[in-house]
Amino acid sequence: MDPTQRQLERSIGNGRLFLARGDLTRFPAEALVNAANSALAGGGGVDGALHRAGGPRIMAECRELIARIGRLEPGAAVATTAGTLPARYLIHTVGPVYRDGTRGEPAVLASAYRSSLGVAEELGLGSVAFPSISTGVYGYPLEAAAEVALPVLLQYLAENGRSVRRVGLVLFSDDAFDCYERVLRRLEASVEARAGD
Ligand code: AR6
Repeated sequence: MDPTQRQLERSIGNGRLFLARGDLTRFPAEALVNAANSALAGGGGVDGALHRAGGPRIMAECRELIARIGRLEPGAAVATTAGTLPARYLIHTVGPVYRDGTRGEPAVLASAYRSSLGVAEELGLGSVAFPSISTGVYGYPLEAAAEVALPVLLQYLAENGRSVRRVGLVLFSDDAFDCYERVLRRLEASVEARAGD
């Protein structure tokens, strides 16, 4: 489907936050983020889709990286080129495997988003599109994941002097889009309520 069919945007500071319903492999941004595993070995979900769409060059770069760094810890991020994807870079990050939410999962998930933005910043990129990290194979409940992801992105955009001006999530299902939209509206309402105090 057209990746821009359902899209919502907000101005935050000097930048824009977006939520889009669609396929990340077809989404135009300077960097796409991959929900990878620590071995950067490829897999199912969005990782498999990005490698299939981007071609074998990406996996060759992943192997070189792993030969150098051993493994990518959960919460960390590294970049490769994006092969034939509609982006300049693919930023690989590893979210937490969700167990019960009390094993540090929120902090690792927040770190995956923050580290990816840090890598984009180092590369001087202007736009980054994320999938909903950890909410597939890794089992993170969608709403709880949105409650971690969105504040990280909102806070990043609210900080001055950042290179990434356009950041958001490409959600693969209507349910995921609805869930992130609901959480975003709730966060906005609570900010407004605090401002009115
Ligand atoms: N575009 C956007 N989102 C997608 C797409 C797509 N083309 N395909 C799936 N999603 P997952 P994880 C959504 O499982 O939970 C891999 O095997 C999907 O609906 O891709 O972080 C890796 O190698 C879900 O909401 O990533 C790791 O081993 C979200 O992407 C492991 O899975 C994330 O689901 C990582 O698991």
